[in-house]
Amino acid sequence: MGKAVEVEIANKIAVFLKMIRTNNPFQEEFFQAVKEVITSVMPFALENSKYVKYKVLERMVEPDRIVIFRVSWQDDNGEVQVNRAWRVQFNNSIGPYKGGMRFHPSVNLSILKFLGFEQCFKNSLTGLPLGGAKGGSNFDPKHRSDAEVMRFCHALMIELHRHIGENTDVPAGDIGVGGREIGYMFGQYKRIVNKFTGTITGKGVDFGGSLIRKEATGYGAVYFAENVLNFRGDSLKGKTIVVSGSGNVAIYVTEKALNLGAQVLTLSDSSGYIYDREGFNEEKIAAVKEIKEIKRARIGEYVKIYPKAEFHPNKRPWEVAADIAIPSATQNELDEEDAKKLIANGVQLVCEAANMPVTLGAIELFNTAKVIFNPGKAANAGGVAVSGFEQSQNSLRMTWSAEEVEDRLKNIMKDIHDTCVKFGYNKKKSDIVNYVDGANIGGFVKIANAMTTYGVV
Ligand code: NDP
Ligand code: 2IT
Repeated sequence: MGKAVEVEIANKIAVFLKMIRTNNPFQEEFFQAVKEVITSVMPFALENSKYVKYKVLERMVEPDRIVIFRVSWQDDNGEVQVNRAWRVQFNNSIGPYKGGMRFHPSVNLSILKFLGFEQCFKNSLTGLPLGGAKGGSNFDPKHRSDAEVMRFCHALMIELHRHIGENTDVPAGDIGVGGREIGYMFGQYKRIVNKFTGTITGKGVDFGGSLIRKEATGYGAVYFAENVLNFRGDSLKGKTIVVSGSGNVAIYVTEKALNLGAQVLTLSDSSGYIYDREGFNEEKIAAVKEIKEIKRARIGEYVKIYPKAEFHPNKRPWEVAADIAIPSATQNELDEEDAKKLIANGVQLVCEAANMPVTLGAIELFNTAKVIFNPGKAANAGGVAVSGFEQSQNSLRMTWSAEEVEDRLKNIMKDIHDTCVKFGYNKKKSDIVNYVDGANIGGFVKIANAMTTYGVV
């Protein structure tokens, strides 16, 4: 690429990002997600006049629609509580809207727009017919009783039900939304519409849920990392890994890593991290599940059971030396300072199991240090892929075995890896694959082609 072309592309990116800033004030997370995608996709899009003529990029950053609503409910003391909820239906060009619901006090429109935007590319990468959406509420399920969570979920669904449907929009879980919340939401949905359909995924396996859905995001991320290492003639066997989080994703990352011969040394939550230098074995993972999933307690409880392990309050695990880092908690949880520590300690691979856990500055440091970096939209797509399988099983009125679902999951993660290599491996530019470019361009193509085929919509 000549210098003049490079300058032209840089100018186009700058103008585009200025437009994003102006049109979306105070939406930092959304801006960050768009900046990452546009930097990869702009050079590719400019080479294809139909994408330019039809203003595909300009249309893709504008959600199809956003629903915002009040959720009023009564707590256990009879006091009225008021929360805000959203559903961001981003793009349904290649299939019905699909994406999780997040319940966390930090939830706002910027966060849900970044998640919905990334979901479009992730869902496209799976190869399944899934559009992109995200939703959630600033409701905090922590310290709430089951009855309070139930009343909140039921109240939320009174409004949400009119915007979703098995061929329209299919929500699932995310931070703060697990089996309990999905059960309450699906139960209320079914009651209101008087139909039993696959409109929500992540359901219990007794009532239409898919085997392996709970495990899928974590398992898929580890399969992705294994593909990345295999591509370089290496494998997970014998590697040490630092993991953050101790929720749905982190737990099953740890389980599959152990299964493939690697050793996870850390887990965390918003109160700090635990460091077990012997690694988490099956018994220890069961203890973490008991603490976080059953007791809904803090991760520090772990050192009461395993006193040789350390608890580091209010700290993040990136100061612990390891071959691989798999951030699995939340956005922007690994910044430049953390990246410097990981690089100094010889990290080889950073694989995002959470959505956008690594800041743009930290990604740049990893690129400069030739540390391989895998973006969440590729590495964590296993969760939504198995949600897609749940939709298929619901439509077929069939149940696939755990082996069948896991085989399909493994194949999809391999295909996503190959797509990243196809669009992100330029041997003239670098001897390592640029997984960010690969995932962004690989996800873009199908959606862009569909949008140009539909005309101006
Ligand atoms: P969970 O609610 O099960 O667990 C979230 C974990 O992250 C908890 O350990 C939580 O700690 C921690 N965490 C959440 N917010 C913060 C914060 N602001 N600061 C520090 N720690 C925090 O969620 P999941 O495991 O489902 O989701 C984790 C990540 O994976 C998210 O980025 C999500 O978007 C992404 N993801 C999830 C998928 C899924 O299928 N569930 C699919 C693809 C991606 P604490 O308990 O203290 O709050
Ligand atoms: O970020 C994600 O991909 C999810 N939270 C899962 C979405 C889904 O529909 O299963």
